[in-house]
Amino acid sequence: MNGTTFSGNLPTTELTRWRLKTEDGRQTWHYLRTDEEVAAWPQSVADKYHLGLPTDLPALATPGTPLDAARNGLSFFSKLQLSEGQWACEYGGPMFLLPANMIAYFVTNSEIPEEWRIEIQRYLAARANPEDGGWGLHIEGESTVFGTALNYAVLRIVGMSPDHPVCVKARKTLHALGGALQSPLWGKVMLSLMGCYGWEGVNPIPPELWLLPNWVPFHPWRWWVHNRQVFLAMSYLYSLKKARPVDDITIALRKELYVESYDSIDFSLHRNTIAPKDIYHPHTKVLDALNAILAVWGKWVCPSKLQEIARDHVYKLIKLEDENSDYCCLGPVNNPLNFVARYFTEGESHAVNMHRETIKDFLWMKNEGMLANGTDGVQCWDTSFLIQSVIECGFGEDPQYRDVLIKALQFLDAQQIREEPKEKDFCYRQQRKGAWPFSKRAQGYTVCDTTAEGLKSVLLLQSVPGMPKLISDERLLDSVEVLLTMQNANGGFASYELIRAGEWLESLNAAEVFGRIMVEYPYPECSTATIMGLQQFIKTHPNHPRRTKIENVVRRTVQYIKKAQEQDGSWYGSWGICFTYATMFATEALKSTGETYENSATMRKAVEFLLSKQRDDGGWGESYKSCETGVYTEHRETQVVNTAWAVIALMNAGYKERGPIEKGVKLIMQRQQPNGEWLQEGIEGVFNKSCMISYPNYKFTFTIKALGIYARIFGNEVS
Ligand code: LAN
Repeated sequence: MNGTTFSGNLPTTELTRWRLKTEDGRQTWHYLRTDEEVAAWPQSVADKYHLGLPTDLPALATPGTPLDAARNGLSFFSKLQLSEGQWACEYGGPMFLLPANMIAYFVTNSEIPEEWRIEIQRYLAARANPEDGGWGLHIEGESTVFGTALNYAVLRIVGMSPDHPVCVKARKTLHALGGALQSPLWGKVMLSLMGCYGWEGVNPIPPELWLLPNWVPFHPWRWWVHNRQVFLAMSYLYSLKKARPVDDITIALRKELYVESYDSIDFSLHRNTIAPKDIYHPHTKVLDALNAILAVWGKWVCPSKLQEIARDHVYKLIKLEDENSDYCCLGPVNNPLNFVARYFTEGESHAVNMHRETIKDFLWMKNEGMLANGTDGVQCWDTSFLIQSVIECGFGEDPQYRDVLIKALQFLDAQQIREEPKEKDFCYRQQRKGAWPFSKRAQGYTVCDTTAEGLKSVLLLQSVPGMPKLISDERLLDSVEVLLTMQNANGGFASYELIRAGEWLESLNAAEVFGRIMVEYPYPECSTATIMGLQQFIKTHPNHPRRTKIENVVRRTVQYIKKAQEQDGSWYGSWGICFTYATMFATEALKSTGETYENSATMRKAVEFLLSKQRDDGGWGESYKSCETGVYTEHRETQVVNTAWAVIALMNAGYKERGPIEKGVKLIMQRQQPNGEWLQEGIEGVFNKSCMISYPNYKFTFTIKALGIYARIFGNEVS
């Protein structure tokens, strides 16, 4: 193939032929095969940067002040803005997403382009754990059966020989872990779809649950939306029990993935066989008992007519999820599962083709090869943060940033969700008209903090003199109304929806590898963002009739946040690593209602906590282990992103001692490169306690924000 060369013992494509395209927020990577195409579509700085190619951006004048450093950072980061006004980045980390997507391509007989095959092999080879050649739940995790069995299968699907050293090493580790029989539930399902595991060895995922009346306290409509949508598609597939027809490759995989001979395995005995290394959330006795009952129910009791009715009902919900998200779906697991569900039911169809396309929205190309992102991009989220950072620096009116900001505003204008989902109540959706999604409008899901950060950013920008007013008050109010529907009884805000059931449902958590996946929880991060958005609205619309309501909401939220403080003065972060992340948010919420180091014990405790974790070099560095264990754990190295969060938190708290804050700011400045960029350090984000995910743009947005706030509070100088 054009441009293919060899690097080490694996082929590689020519990185200079890759381009990131953006169309109405949809981001996809393209490989240009001919020289004419290459000439007609030059590689942008952003393309080069994301591919790890030299950007040749010049060294800038050495910054003497924090704001000089912020300007240098912006000079670099603004070159990464895409033509539609947003920022993109690798959003990898989880190691089960490429398998979910590639197995779907495989099962649906979709052609996997040659350039993907090459680059996926490279990525998985680069990301195999150096000691044992396996893969874990996420890129920094130890090898597990889930990670190793599935990624091994991907390598074989995309054409790697079983004799290749990468496969040999991974297989050895997989076998040492007990082989694919030890896979957790999601692994068992994916392997079953491929024809490499027996459906009878999968714990029950009954679609009949969807027929229960809505008042039933464990009805799936009450589950956290990610778990619910994955369960939806899985329950349909489980009920069909279909698999890809067996052929040479699956016969080979049946041999390679197992320690035992495949034909000798009685899968029905292995529903609960899971490698200890894989388990984060062990089964409860209740779950085991329920599984035993449901297994009998599914096999002997449930009338086939009822199964059919349940399947039809679930299929209707699957179709609505597809249509309400333009076939992107909520995320990178339910999209491929819906894809397979539709393929098994309809064969080749419009829907199947649409899924074949939208899988591309999740794929990302980088110097190490091709991976799957955690979402179809970070468009709205990171764009909002960039806007806020520029404003914090006081650069809103600076002509130098005008174009960048106008384009960012245009992006948020285009990506605001403008209508409710089709059959909203039937498919149990939260109100969304006026919301900003995490990624792009088509995906169509509100998250309270993505909406709030979008709202706040638009309000800030549209208040800058001379900035166009693209988003009307009516549309801003729509987003306020969405947020107002999302406060929970305890005052906190969750992620996508209201909390619909209690934590006790976690006793039915069957995913084994994740914690806190069954229901929504209130989060200090999401709660803070929400009230900051709402308060910004009141600042710009002081006489609005919603004022009293908003003030009440804010008061109750702050009470919740205070209650959520840990003994040591920190807050546990569920979406960023970890205590430094949430403490930055929580202190911002408290500050917004007038609490300071001087007048609030809560703030003083927060400051004590932060200061106790500052390192000798002036920075902070938190390991992802904090998220897993709930105990602050030091990273090997000081992290520029944790440092920015901690410094912002101290300034939120109104801590007046310049010393420690200045030391943090100086570390941020020292780590900046001559061209204005910061280099990638440890992974920044997390979900479900156990799975890490990268937020590479945080090293720009939060550092710049920290520099800006510092200059405003302490003056634009460091000693
Ligand atoms: C995200 C990414 C963004 C994140 C924030 C907005 C930062 C957060 O404050 C609220 C929750 C949210 C929207 C979030 C939820 C879970 C996601 C979608 C992810 C961490 C990105 C990937 C993850 C998703 C669940 C991955 C697929 C895995 C499953 C268990 C289905």
